Amino acid sequence: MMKILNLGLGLMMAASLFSCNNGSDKNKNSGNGALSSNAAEQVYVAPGEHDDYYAFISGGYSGNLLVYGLPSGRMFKEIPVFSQFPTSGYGYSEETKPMLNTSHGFIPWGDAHHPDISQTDGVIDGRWVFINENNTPRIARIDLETFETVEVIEVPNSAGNHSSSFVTENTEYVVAGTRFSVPIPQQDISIKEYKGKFKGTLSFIKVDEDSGNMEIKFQLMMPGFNYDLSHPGRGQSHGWFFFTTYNTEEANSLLEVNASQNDKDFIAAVNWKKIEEYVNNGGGEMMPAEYAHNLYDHNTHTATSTMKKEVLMVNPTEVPGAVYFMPTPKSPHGVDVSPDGQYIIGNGKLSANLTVHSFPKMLEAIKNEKFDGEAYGIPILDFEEILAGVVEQAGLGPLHSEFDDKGNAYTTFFISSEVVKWKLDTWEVVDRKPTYYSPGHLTIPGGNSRDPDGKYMFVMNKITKDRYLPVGPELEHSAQLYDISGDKMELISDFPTHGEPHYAAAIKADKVAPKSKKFYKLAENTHPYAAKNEGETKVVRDGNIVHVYMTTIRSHFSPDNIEGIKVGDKVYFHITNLEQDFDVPHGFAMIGQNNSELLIMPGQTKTSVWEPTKVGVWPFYCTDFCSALHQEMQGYIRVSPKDSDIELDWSLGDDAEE
Ligand code: K7E
Ligand code: CUA
Repeated sequence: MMKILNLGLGLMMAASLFSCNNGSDKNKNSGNGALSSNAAEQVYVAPGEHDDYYAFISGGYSGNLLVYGLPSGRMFKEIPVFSQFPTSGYGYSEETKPMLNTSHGFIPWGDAHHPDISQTDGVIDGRWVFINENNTPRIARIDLETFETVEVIEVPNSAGNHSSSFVTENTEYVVAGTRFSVPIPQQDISIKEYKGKFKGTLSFIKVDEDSGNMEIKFQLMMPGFNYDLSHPGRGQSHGWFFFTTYNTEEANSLLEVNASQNDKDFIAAVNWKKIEEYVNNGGGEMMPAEYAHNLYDHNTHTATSTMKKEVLMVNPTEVPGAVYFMPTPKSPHGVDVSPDGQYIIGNGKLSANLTVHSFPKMLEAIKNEKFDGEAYGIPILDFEEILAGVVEQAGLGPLHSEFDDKGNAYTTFFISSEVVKWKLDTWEVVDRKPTYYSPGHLTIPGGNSRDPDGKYMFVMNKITKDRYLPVGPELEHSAQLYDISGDKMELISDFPTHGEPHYAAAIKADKVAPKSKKFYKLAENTHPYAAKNEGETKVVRDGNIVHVYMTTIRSHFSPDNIEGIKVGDKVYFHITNLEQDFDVPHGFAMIGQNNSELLIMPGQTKTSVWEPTKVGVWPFYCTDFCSALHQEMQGYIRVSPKDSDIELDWSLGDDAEE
């Protein structure tokens, strides 16, 4: 069994986590340095000019992903991912409801954490962004041609999908890891049986090279620790993946004390190439599991949800040489891998020091069997043997590190509210700057790749307080942008983010902007209820189900007068936007509709349901100001009593009775 070293520091350090250094006068940036005209020039993007970088910032408990520009800090789009979004009808329209389907049913909300951009040869390639949902474990893929969510896969045998969704250097895999260990398979047992009975899984999800489609290749059944964060090996360490753990104590209550007992927890080093080979040769066991796989198709403009029934489970002790534990002080949160793949940094959140492990030393220690016991059959590597160095007294409460292109690392310190720059190889601190306040993640474009870009770094903070004009008790979080091109970091701007921005991924704009889609081609629209011209519009009744095949074009709906609808009907509006031009959406809103509006992009078909409950003549209209005659873009529906014999009738442009 694993060894327990209790230095009794846990309680003290845990308590100080709650008393952050924020809002104090010494940290207050009162508008001199950072607001100098020099800094203003650095972030100024003139009207009509474009930013140099896209930043994809997690929306945290909004469940979404936000697109910002750097250096301006302007927000361009909120991409709905795990949450219903009335702005566009995502998760409300019939086509997108399946995106939010899970084995627990329809879940209208999610808690998004870590976006990561796909890579080729260790360099971010701008094809897709992956992002994890923590609460009901899922991973989504966003297509960077359309900036829309196109796939969501649920992760079974998992709870709190936090150590996700980072990719390997050729996007072979995107990973997930369970933060809360649970009985696997789930069963009705006492919570007190946690120790030994609860397990954590690490999931390796294969990404198809061409389509990007995800499929769970295998899960590793790990001890019942909390798996917090992860990062891939790269370059020399490609083929490995590193996951931090906390609660190696396996406590099931009052974790703030009980999970802070061990002096060291672990970073699990997983040789996924070895396990891949093992499963390709028939290793592992299929076990029953229920999880949803949701895919959106850009031709049918429709998502489908498939319920999967089994998953391949691997017991790590049956694959010798595949998994090792690296002892790491103190309840590490982030684990970050240097651009060359040599160093693995453990951000021990209850520690003042940063621990850096050496990948070559790790391989040596494995070869020479320099072990210090084992945990559940998994060898624990000797701490001293694998240690590359320690960044001494860097700050308080390290959470996450990123890297530049000049051999420096940057670490956020939650408790001391600062970002600290230090040198790889010498481990010396070379600069520190306050950040406002209590930072979580930080981002450097390409920061999780072989090729980081050393111009900008931004820090995403947990506490906003006095940074902006007050807006009542609920504040957006704040982010600060630093110029890191010189020896010292220079704070150049401050911008609010939306939701809670756990991590962001950023990329040079020219890798993404040129292939951004302008509209959907009507000729490629294979939606079964599309009307591709006004001649195809119609209203069809089947019992109490009514299908309205409707079109929009500046500035009318076809049809715009419908009669013969009855109370108790279920009316499906299938609306095709006939426009074939950039940036001409039309909207659709129906009075009393117990749903959301729709925003329909050119060439797209979207459907919403209306169940009229009241007799009368009811209007609908376009919600998006699409032309000078937008206010004229409206229509009426006559709703008759259930037993009425008014015939179904629809028209456009026939005025009144002759
Ligand atoms: Cu540190 Cu979810 Cu990556 Cu938030 S996590 S900070
Ligand atoms: Cu169409 Cu306004």
